[in-house]
Amino acid sequence: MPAPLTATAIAHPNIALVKYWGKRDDAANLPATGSLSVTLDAMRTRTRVCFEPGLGADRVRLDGQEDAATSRRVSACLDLLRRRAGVAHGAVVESDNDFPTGAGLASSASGFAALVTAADAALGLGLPREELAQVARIGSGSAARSLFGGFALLRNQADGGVTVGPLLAPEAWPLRVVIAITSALPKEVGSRDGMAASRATSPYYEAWLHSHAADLEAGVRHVQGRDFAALATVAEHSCLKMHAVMLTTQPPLLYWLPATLACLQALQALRRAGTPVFFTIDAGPQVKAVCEPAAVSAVRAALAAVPGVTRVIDSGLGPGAYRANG
Ligand code: 2P0
Repeated sequence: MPAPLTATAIAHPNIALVKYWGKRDDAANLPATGSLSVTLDAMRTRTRVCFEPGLGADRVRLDGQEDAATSRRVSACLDLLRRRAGVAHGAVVESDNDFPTGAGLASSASGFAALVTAADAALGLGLPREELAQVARIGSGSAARSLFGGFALLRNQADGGVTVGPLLAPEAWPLRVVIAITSALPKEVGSRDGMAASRATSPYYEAWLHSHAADLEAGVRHVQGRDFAALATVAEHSCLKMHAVMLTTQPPLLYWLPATLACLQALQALRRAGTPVFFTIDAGPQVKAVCEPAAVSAVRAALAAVPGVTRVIDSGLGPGAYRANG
């Protein structure tokens, strides 16, 4: 029986606690550093892929819109899977996010994880998650981590490649992530261009790379040991070092808004008062507060009270990408 040529998948975005910023190989999209993340359950990308005989080129619609740059990245991932399957058909790809796209909420991570999961199923390949992660990574480095639920780890290897896999299941340490939205507008400089500019111009880029491996190993240790306070220190330091590199890039990558800083100060005040919470910020103005479950209502209230915060999303840790009906 021929393999079905249509499938749908769902994937959730992930937030890095030890960050990835910079590449060692642009063409292969290989990261200069590893990273450690949590996959979130409160937001999702849903993607349907249909390989059609006779269709020469892929047709890609993201939230109903076509975009040439996104389409090229999608086709690069699909080409790898088509080659594996011995199929030449173009694909119709329809993807939608239930959260703002391109605004520092990791829509490319969930997007490419859902894409490769749906395409793998449509082509009947049945590749293991670890292999799908290597394909998703071509589309977006952070997408490799969204193949996995809970805590995921991407590590550079001595042979020049990377390994990506699960570090800890979501139920093993069910932390919460409270996200303060300060703007739903797409960012002006995307991560890919921003990383290239940082490598070329920031005087702190080498220091960032040098100090990263120790952060990653400490992050792994603290997740395995469920040591919240120690993880908080490493995660905030990694985040602020990444933003120091961004700020010292030319032209500067200033992703923060006044409300972003106000959220950090609100979270620092909460922590001084004894609430277990720490912050992280990606390539955008949103603040993600990681906390223990008992702290969620206090963290929510503190962030919602910050002027300029338009919405607060409370998330648990989610599953890796999976096939869905449709
Ligand atoms: C991360 N970010 O570790 C970091 C923190 C944003 C800030 O990975 O060029 O969309 O497609 O590999 O994965 C966002 O960058 O970049 C990202 P590409 P990606 O989550």
